[in-house]
Amino acid sequence: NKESSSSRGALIVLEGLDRCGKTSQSGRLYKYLDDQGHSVESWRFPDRNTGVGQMISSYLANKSQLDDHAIHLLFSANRWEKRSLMEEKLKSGTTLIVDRYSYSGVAFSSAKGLDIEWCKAPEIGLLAPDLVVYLDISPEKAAERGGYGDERYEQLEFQKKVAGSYLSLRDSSWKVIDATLSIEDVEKKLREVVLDCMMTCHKGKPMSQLWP
Ligand code: 2DT
Repeated sequence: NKESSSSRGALIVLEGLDRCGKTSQSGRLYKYLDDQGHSVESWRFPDRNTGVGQMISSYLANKSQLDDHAIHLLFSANRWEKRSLMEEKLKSGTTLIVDRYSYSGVAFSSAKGLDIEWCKAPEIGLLAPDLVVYLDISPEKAAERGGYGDERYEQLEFQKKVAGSYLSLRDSSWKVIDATLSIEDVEKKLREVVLDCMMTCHKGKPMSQLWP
């Protein structure tokens, strides 16, 4: 049928500690792909524009308190409320560059001490990324970059725990890029893995769901 014969977009996820350069790299990647004429959008989680996103935003700004399990489920709900749109975009051929996804959800909540399997459960059935890129930087180096804001989680001790959680989530399919390289070198490596992934999706790699 028409849907399976036309090519789909790729779901590309960028993960990493705060200050690893994720947000600037996703912006640069977006611009590059867009300039090349690809159909591409730049997304991020949490998406603070939805009702759930506003609750998350207020929690992160320390303007509200929530039980660790409750906020975990809100982060997950925030992805669920975008799931159908995400699927629609991918099927219609748009590549999505997503700044944080379920891995942030699991890494940050399990860093607080929540059980990792419990953390993964609400993510089951969300779309699985075609590519996860981890921008690798030590918590100490990230902290040296400065610019931690006043949001919850933006502290060295906590980031160390998050780094540990990411390490246990990582699998061999992740592309790990040294985030301490120059902006241009990181960008170059990122483009390579992303273009390669877009090609496999274009050639008909099926979409799948978490957790594969
Ligand atoms: P930004 O600084 O990237 O806006 O992220 N977080 C994020 C979670 O705890 N769970 C999640 O599911 C997601 C997507 C990471 C805001 C903070 O929210 C954390 C940093």
